Amino acid sequence: MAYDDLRGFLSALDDEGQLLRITDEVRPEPDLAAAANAACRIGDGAPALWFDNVTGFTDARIAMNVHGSWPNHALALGLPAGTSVKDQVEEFARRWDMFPVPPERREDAPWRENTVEGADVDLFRILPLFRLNDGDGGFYLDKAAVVSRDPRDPRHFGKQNVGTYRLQVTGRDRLAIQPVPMHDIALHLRAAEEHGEDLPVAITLGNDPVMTIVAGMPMGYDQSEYEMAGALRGAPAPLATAPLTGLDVPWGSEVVIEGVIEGRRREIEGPFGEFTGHYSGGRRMPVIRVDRVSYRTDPVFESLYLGMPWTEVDYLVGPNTCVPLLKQLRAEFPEVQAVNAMYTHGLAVIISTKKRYGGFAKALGMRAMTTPHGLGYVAQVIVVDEDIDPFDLPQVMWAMSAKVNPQEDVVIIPNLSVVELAPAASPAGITSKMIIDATTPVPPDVRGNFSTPARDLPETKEWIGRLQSLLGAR
Ligand SMILES: Cc1cc2nc3c(=O)[nH]c(=O)nc-3n(C[C@H](O)[C@H](O)[C@H](O)COP(=O)(O)O)c2cc1C
Ligand SMILES: [Mn+2]
Repeated sequence: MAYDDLRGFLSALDDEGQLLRITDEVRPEPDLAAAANAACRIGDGAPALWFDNVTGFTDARIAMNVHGSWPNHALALGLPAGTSVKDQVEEFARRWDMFPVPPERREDAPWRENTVEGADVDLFRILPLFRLNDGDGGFYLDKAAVVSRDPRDPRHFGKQNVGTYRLQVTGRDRLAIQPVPMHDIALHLRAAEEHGEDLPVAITLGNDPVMTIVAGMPMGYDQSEYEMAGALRGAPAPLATAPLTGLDVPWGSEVVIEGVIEGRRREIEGPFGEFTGHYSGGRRMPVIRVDRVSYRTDPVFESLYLGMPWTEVDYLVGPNTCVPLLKQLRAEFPEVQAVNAMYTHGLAVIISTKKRYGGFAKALGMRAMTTPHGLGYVAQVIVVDEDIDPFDLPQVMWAMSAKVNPQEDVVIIPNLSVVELAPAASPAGITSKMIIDATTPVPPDVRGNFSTPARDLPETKEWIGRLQSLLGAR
């Protein structure tokens, strides 16, 4: 089932019992964020939250925690709500192989219903803004897709980028944006600024659930997020042309904000509670002038709570970070079995692999650090044998405890790049990185005493079945 817009997905969540409507009047602060924060703390099957009775707003419709549980993430991919995490990651990887699926052009985008331009633009009138964490420096759009083109190659569809980058609303028609230097929009902005130009952008809010997943997905620079959305949806992504900038934007978005990142200009942005479980401070960031806003009548405002993990963002970027790393590593090393990059957007990663020869696992760890995502993340890599499921943390901890000889199996590389937000980096943006080789040494690496592993008994499989049917018959 492919959803063409957020509304269609919200009604599907409703049908599945995965949307909770809060009908009592609530305060914009701190209730909206606290409720979304609480949704991440009540266990595994948390619903999306819907608010339409918020003090001080006449017409607000707010959706939060839309991707904030494994059932919701499964439903976003059109899978049954009960699909296990492992099966969701595997299905995600299988659909990746359909890439690229060309998009479909549609007219009459619903966001054409209302338009404001120039001096009439007032984001505060259109969006029911509220703060998330109590130390945040302002109002944020933290679940938008930002579209931009490569100014050096503007007609290249694949180099047109769709990414989620936090946006602080700093005025009626002004935003600040945080482009991490490793991310694609930072390359676009750098190219524009080298020519003394502004960078046109379209910011789409309230997107269909797969569009949100691909916007936070670390693919290759010239790979189109729209063509990946088509692969993941199993149907072409419906696109329309943004009227002012001509950028390709999702047909079904609730709101489309167009303008430019002003070249060579920086202003203080932040602080903001981040996915690392820490605030970023206030820092000088690029700024956006908004020239036109198009929006559906009665737009749904979608926001995401993040802070101390796990929160919605961890579900949202879990599979979409594992699978690109798996595919990028496997392209050169078919021995790789599975990748778990679900911790803090892949600052720590667990890889299971067959070994080609002694030393192979350490080489693989270094390669993970040089994938597109690895340049800004992948600060710790644990490599385990092919028979360890990297999503099964007790198994991983067994490998760590039984297979690692720290002096020889822990490799530390100093002064590598990482996102500035990584709290342990020093200075910000620079970190050492570590590989823990928790695989069994293979020749010519002959260290340790691993020649006589204890294995499950051959009859155990049969007994699992017997025990299960006996338990079932009770
Ligand atoms: C909710 C959310 C907020 C994010 N905020 C930022 C941000 O402020 N800056 C940034 O560079 N990346 C941010 N990201 C991460 C990027 O979207 C993600 O790493 C993506 O893969 C980058 O894609 P790109 O390589 O196309 O730029 C955020 C992701 C999510 C899901
Ligand atoms: Mn990209």
